Amino acid sequence: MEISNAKLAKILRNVAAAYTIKGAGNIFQIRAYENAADSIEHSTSEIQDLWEEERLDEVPVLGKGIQGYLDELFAKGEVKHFQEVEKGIPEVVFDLLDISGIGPKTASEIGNLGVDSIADLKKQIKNGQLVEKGFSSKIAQKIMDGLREIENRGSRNLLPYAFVQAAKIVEYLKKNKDVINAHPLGSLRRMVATVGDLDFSACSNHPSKAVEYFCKMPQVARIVDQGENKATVVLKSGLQLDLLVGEPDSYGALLQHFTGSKSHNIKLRTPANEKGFSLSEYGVRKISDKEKVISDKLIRTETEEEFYKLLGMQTPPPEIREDTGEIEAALEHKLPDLVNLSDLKGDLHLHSNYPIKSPSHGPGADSIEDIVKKARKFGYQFVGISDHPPGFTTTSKEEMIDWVQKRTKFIQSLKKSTKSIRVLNGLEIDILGDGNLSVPDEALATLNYCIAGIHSGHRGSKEVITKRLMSALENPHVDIISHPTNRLLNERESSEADWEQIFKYAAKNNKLLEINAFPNRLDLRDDLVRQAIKFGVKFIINTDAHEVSQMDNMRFGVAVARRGWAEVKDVANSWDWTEFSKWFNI
Ligand code: DGT
Ligand code: CA
Ligand code: CA
Repeated sequence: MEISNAKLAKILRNVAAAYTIKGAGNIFQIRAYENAADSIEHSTSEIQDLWEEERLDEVPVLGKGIQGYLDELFAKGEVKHFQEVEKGIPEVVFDLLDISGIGPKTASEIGNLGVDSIADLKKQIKNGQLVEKGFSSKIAQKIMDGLREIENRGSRNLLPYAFVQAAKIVEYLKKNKDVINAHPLGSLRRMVATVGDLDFSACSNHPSKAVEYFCKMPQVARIVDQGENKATVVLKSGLQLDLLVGEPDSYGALLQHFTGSKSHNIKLRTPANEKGFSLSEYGVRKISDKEKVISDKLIRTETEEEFYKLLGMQTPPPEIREDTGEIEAALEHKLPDLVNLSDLKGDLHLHSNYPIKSPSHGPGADSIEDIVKKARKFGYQFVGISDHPPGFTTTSKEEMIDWVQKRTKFIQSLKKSTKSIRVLNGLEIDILGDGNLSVPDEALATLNYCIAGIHSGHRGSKEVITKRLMSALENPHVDIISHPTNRLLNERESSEADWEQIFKYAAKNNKLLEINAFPNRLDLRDDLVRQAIKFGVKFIINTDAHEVSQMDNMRFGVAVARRGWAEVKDVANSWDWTEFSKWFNI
């Protein structure tokens, strides 16, 4: 039986919910299941593959107990313990948990009100039955919104997951003697936040042999289509792959065509036709007029650079090939010099396991020392620790100040032993419902920097969200707004806000907007980055890592910045320490 990561995460979440509903198990057990589900969902490898290779212990935050249950699940298809924990809870309760905003308690309440399916729930909300039975009308409305979101939700793959799968496939392709070269293309090469199917090209003198080899890949579940020079297959994990094979003398044209985007390719036909060329995945041909192909001979474009040069233009970086002005800029030889991963000199949004009594949100898994070690490995010049502070409602002002002071002392003590890299002392604090911050100013004043973000009430109106963001920006201690739109890919839409007002204020007052590189965030979005740059906004690309391995996600944040046409001048953590520290007044 094949169990995808998404399905596995759902199985574990169900167990956590069952514990909660029954009041069995303690908070640590429940958290362990939820954390394991999070980790699996964000894993770039198929957990079942890892299990087959006896590498389950490499999955972060997966305890021995849960590893044992997964072993049972993959081997037998079921887990006795899970069945016992879930016994007596109707199936519909677990389905309800997929609706954003519905937790175990509400799901169980709905189950007890005689709702027996999601369809039935919709019906009972629409005809008012559920509210008549005493259910909150406000929550019923929230559920309807959540249901609509599920219906609109596509099943696209998160970029980092697609990225890792694609690397493995390219590696497989390159092993074949008939394959001279292979590349991942399509939306993946353009680094779009979510990827539909995965596209590949192969360069070969024997296309049909390369196609045959591709279709024989061990993970293939089904061959949808197999031709002389192309194929479409579906893998056991559900991923769909397209392959196009081209011969060496026209491989550049193939790379270009299959990278897309479709709208970029369509727009490109105009300058091509003006120069008397016709474009296709097979190459470039000379035409006498706009319709008729006079020569059947391909014009050699072995590389993409030769292809674009033939059209009299620069080669646009794949990330910006979306027909949003890049063709015009390339024709004028005025493409931007986009920021690169190698320009990055630090990461300021990192969560550690620094001791905390009642954290407001999930703490990190690794120590500050380990984070610093990893940052040094990247060759960073600076690194910032931005833990969540203690819970606002359960901590007095004095306790909060005391905790911040102790942590500051600890980080200062570390600085002495970490000479080659600057360790900065920050926090990621909540922007509360009324726009106030979850940590008093006295405590914020002692930090090197402060990140503020919205962590609840994302569905607020445009006015409310704008007001909350603005009031955080207006606090002199706040330097950065984290994940500004609060979208969660495949799960939650971006909050609405008056971005123009926010961009103007941020640009004028030297506030940075974060480009959060966490796989299901990639927030600020690429289109808003592009817009913000026009207002003079500066950004910081952060990973928001909750364990050191997630610090590797920086490249995906850089991809968002590049898709937004950002250059070094726009990204604060690509500046040298001198310039960076001046901005932060450190
Ligand atoms: P996706 O798969 O939804 O994430 O997005 P893409 O961009 O990977 O789209 P896909 O897989 O349908 O096609 C891959 C590339 O092939 C696309 O970016 C451009 C090229 N392409 C596909 N269909 C057409 C077309 O009808 N006309 C042209 N000119 N190019 C196309
Ligand atoms: Ca694709
Ligand atoms: Ca495709």
